[in-house]
Amino acid sequence: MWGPVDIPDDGREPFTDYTRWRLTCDDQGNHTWDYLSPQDVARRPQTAVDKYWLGLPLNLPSLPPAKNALEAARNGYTFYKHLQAPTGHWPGDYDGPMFLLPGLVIGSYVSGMDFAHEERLEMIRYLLNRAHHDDGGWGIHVEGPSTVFGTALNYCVMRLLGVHADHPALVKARATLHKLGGATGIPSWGKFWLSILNVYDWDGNNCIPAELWLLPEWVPIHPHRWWIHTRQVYIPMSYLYGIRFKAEDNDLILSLRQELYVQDYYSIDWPAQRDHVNEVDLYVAHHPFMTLIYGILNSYESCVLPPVRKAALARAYELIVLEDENTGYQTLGPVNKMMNLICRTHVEGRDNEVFRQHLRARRDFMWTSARGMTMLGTNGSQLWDIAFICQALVESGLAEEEENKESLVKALQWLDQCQMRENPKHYETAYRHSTKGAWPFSTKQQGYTVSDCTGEATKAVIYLQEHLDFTPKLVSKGRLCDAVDVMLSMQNSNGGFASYELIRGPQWLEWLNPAEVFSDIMIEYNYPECTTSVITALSIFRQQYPDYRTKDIERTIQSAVKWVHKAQKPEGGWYGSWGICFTYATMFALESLALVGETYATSESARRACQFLLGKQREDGGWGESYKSCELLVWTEHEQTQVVQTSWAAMALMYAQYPDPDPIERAVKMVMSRQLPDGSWAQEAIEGIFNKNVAIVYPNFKFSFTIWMLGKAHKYLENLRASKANGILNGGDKWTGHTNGNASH
Ligand code: LAN
Repeated sequence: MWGPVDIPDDGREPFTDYTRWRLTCDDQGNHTWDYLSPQDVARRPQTAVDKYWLGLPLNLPSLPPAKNALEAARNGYTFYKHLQAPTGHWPGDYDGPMFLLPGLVIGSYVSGMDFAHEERLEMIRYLLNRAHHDDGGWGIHVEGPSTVFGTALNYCVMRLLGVHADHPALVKARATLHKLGGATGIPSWGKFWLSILNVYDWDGNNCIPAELWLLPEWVPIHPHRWWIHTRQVYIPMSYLYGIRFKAEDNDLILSLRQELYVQDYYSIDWPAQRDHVNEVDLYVAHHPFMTLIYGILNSYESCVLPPVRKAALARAYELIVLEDENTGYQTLGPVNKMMNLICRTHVEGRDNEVFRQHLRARRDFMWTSARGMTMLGTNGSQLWDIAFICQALVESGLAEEEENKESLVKALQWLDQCQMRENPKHYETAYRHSTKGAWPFSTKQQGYTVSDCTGEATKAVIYLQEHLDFTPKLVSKGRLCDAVDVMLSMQNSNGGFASYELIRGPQWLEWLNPAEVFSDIMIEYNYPECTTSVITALSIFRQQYPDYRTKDIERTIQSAVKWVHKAQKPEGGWYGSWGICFTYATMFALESLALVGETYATSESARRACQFLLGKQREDGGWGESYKSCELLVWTEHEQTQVVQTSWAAMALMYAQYPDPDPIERAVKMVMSRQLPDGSWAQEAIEGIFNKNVAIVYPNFKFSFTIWMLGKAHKYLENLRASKANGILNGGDKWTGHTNGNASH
């Protein structure tokens, strides 16, 4: 579909004119990158937001050097305010996983959905820049070693986008792929994408039965009980497997069949590849029970009854349509987005509204960065980022400064429009959790309730509306009560909170995890981050509105706190599933414990957590944890300390009201020492994680958490010094001081 392109050997210099890219944010925070015509360029000058994310110089003046933590926080916000979109939120990059761009490109290719020439060029450049320096391959995420999954899929992407097989980057990547044994050993999600592209035989895939949807709902393995991401991906996957969808042969595809393998494509024993996964890719081996089930399913596949398959596929397709319509075609995430797009185009063709809507929403996932264009982990992290910076500004006191007021009001307006006011259009029929009152991770249009996003947004709104005297009260008490209702509806029987829904399936469903590269994906789990965010939000809510569902809130908080105690590791920290790693979750945990009166002085659990963190502070005053902690489940040092993790750790100590100023002062110094003259911080290591094995960037964290920590530390250390001078040991500031009134102990 896309002709050959002539590409330089490396991607250091942009392949397009970077002064022509613009980021457009609509009122709801959906963002798209446009390549303007020369005439439009003059009419619409590049903003700081455009320039920052494109990696172009902002040429901002140096700020007066900060003499203390508050001044450093202020300088940080002076810079960060430039990155606020006119609509009020902070757009940002959200890449990291290396298996998303392949979905975008393969899905578009087989559906006949075009890219602009410039997009194509910059996607190629992105992959050149992300290839491993030593071996030229690609990993499962940007910081991981080369794998068959990353290398085979991104190799195909480069070829589809028009790069010649003899290009030095592809020669190198191919050599690495062959050294790894070729594409036969790609994990199951890779087998799927290659089969869609018709360069891997469908016989090389284990059965993906759509028939599961025909089971009665009470059956424990019914897919509506699975973790929502797994179920939403397996719906279109089972549909496409069921119809054995594949691209039509052409010269490129015939050639790829030879390039990807170390043996002749036509001599490969495909059924023997079903369970063949290269060991560099293998994170979770199939459970013996899964192997047994696959044996049965693969036999069933050879004698499947056509009417049953037909009914199953019709049901899967129906669910695909409901998902598209519920989410404004954004869908839950980038993987099912592209799979749904293939299904819909296959059934409904291209000259229609469905195709146009999918095309429109596809653009929200495509992000132009300094390295080129990539596919994001969601349609952005809008709500998540705005919720943190708003809390940071209020807690640091910067929100009350005249020059920041306008930006805060805009942020509140954004939060206001982002709250979901109704349940989804297709609610029970699509097995959805309620959304009325909730906030999503990205935009209202995407429209999925997330427990901790609702928690953080509730807290941000209360802070903005109730702790500042210049903000309008945009979100009514009734709407905050709706947020509380939805949070309360998400508590699991053992007190914890999961991500999007209640835990719906039994733990043993994990034995049926078919994806060898992700762990704990079959059902929802309780997460320390989600549980503690909800505790924190409910505690702050009830300080403001003590009369609403008082008993329910109290009961919920108490059982959630019990769960948090149980989840604490013997070493003292909490394992983080969405940020890296123990540092991240321990910060959330100590914040929530402080709000129920558990601090260093009063709680053994908080003391253990502080000791754990203190034991990890490094010579330079900072903390540095590698994404490997998430993978290995044990604390693993990063080679360098990180400003983001240092901020998390210092905030954790302050939440716990740790009485000795020294470690906090050292953390402050370290974070200040890394601040650049314009007030910003440079990007360091990757911050986020999912499914234990895939890292993902949160580039806005280096602003929100540094500013938050510095502002908070300034007051905290001042109070600590004053109390020490008065001989009283009371490290609380006005933000932790309010714990006592509502302590549940
Ligand atoms: C996210 C991003 C946000 C994250 C938090 C809000 C931080 C978390 O506390 C709850 C879970 C959630 C919402 C989350 C879940 C999994 C996501 C959607 C992601 C990590 C972003 C990308 C990832 C998604 C699964 C990527 C697609 C890959 C698949 C394996 C389907």
